[in-house]
Amino acid sequence: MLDWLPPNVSTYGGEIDKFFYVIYYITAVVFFLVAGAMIFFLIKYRHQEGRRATYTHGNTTLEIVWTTATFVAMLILALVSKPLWGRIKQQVPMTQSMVTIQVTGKQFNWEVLYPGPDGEFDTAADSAAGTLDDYQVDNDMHVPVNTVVRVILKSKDVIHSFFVPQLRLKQDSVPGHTITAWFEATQTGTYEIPCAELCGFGHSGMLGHLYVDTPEEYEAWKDEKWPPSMPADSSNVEAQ
Ligand SMILES: [Cu+2]
Repeated sequence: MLDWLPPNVSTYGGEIDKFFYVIYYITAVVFFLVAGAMIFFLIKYRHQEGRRATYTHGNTTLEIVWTTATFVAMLILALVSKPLWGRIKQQVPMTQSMVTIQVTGKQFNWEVLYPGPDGEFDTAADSAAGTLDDYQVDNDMHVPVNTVVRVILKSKDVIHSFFVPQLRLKQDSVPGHTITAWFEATQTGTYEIPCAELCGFGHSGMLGHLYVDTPEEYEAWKDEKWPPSMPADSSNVEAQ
């Protein structure tokens, strides 16, 4: 097996790679058949003195065979990959320790929003002062390792695409839509989050970083960056 894909650090990445290689080898075989036939005919029917060109109007049997073979190959690939596709794109695993992060594409940054200590977006930590306990930062995404991460994808302007090659995750963010993606990283490290959809003149510089932390590192980062959590009744006390 070829070994030029970036290392996989995602729970479902191995299965995606398997499909990738199946499709890769099918296309490779077809490529060599087509290129080989082309070279063969180029040589066989090269210019020769005294030989006249003949005309052909096609071969119906041959056309039916290669159309049917392509159709069957596509159908089998679609049916075989459907359960995996459904698991990745339609069923977010629900776990107690799940982390939810909202990522909004905008020209030309990833706006990363964490719900803060209460786990809810757009909620006030201190309703009297009207402050939110959400934490927002551009291009830096911290997640704990071996934890399901739900990414709520939005866009402020045009279509962007959230891409982490090592996670085998690529999902468009579309203005007016809220799309949920998910992943579970199996190795700590820093991974790039390029935008994979041409979104304007700054597209090539649109780059975030995903930091997959140990649970301890993740908690330490939260303690350092997130706004402090308020006791539930503190807003009432301060309002009086
Ligand atoms: Cu872009």
